[in-house]
Amino acid sequence: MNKLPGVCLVVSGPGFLHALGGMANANMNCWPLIVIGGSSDRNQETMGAFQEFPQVEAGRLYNKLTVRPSSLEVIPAVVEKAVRTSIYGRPGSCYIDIPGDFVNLQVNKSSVKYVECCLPPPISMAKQSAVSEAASIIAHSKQPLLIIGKGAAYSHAENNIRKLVDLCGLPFLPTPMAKGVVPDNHPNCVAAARSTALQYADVIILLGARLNWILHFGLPPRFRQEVKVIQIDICAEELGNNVRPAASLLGDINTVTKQLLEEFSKRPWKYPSSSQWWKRLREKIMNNEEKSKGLELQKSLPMNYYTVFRHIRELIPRDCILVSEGANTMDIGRTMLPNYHPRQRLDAGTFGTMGVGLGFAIAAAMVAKDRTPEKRVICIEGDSAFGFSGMELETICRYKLPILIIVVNNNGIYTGLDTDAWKEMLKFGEPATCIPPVSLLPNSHYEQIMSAFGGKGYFVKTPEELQNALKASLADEQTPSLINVMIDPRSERKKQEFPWLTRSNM
Ligand SMILES: Cc1ncc(C[n+]2csc(CCOP(=O)(O)OP(=O)(O)O)c2C)c(N)n1
Ligand SMILES: [Mg+2]
Repeated sequence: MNKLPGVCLVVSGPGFLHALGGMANANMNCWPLIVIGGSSDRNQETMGAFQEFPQVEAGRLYNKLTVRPSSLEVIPAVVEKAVRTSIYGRPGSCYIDIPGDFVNLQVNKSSVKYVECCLPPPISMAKQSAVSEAASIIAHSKQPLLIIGKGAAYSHAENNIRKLVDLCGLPFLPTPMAKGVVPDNHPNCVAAARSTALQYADVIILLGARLNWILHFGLPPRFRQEVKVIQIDICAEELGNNVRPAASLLGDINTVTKQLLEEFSKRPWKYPSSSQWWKRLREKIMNNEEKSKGLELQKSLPMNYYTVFRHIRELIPRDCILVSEGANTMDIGRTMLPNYHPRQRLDAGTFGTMGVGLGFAIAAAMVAKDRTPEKRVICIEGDSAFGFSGMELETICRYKLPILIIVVNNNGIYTGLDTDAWKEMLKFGEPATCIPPVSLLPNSHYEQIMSAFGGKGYFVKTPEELQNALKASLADEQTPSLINVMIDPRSERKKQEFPWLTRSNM
């Protein structure tokens, strides 16, 4: 499998500044990226050159490597180093700064130092003693839990992780972008009992997942004080972050999983499915699923989030690539829409960045077009999230990418106002001072932006309209479409067990 960075070219000053968000987003998510930025001529530095900005200094905070080649001759060596840095160890973003005057400079070809592209990333393995120790801790666990992170997806560890889950009978939980590494409908998936699984597990095996905010730092009250963490990561510095691990396994996730499998083939062990822990998890799963069912089946109009996602789930292909962003839209969508394949879910990620959705959808559709044209890209956006980069609809139409965008429109961020409440608010004065900043214009016709560029737009309010729009969009494999689904602006997530930690249940 080829691990290559994405490459992005930007203009100087504001172009570079706008790209910083993308660099930070890639870096936080541990994705390999090379950004090449133009910058003002070196002999105009400090003079107030066109779009002059301290780009190299600014790049440092957001990248694994930031570099300006000292001469034309060393550009190949610098590019090789940037590519290598972006894919070796924990992947990340690298920035190469090219001053404007380099563009017209000439050098003798013979003086250029050509460098071959780096070798593929070396595959690291954990120390055998750490593998045995981990296996022994797992075998003595009473309430084990395997957490699969997106590092596992990146390392293409799906086959070995699935074998480990089946061989050892372990309950598992994927982090948002690890959904599908083992399919969400695997009987050992305990995503629907997430809080219980985290809170009561006595041994947690972290496979390429960080104990950051998404996993509540691995700390009480969301975890047991005495939980034993077996941490498996490609990045040595990550080991021991926030919680001191009971065992640290440094290495490539796929390889270390294989090492664990070999260890368990020497000393077979399977966690009994008749255990109290499984009983408790299964009861919780049933309970939570019943609660969602109740909401999914509500018949009242406007629809709530759960009804909308139920119809989407019933009609979209199982192998589609799902892109998602928003607050409630993303959080509820994650629990309602199963993933059956690895690396087919992209969302706001570790950095929680709004505005990434359409760009991700375009990138995914370009890759799908070449490699898996049968896979559709479906991008599910909150109305606010859509607003961050909605104009990318033009790119989607220009490139003729048959992406289906669904805007779950509640007139705002988390919740919004309906037309009556909006009018009431306006009685108090100017919209800029009276309307809460988290409310957006009620009933905005986002689908018209899609039609403006030649794609198909649907404005839907009822389950039947939604079903028809979904069927028509999916049947058309040539044209981009946008379904703007109006939902109840007061619709919310079902009650959480930790209501004081609302944004943390990802
Ligand atoms: C770049 C950026 N700006 C602002 C935010 C803060 N933020 C988090 S979610 C969100 C939008 C949520 O609203 P919407 O997309 O409509 O989803 P909903 O909850 O209404 O379903 C915003 C603005 C962010 N995460 N990223
Ligand atoms: Mg919204």
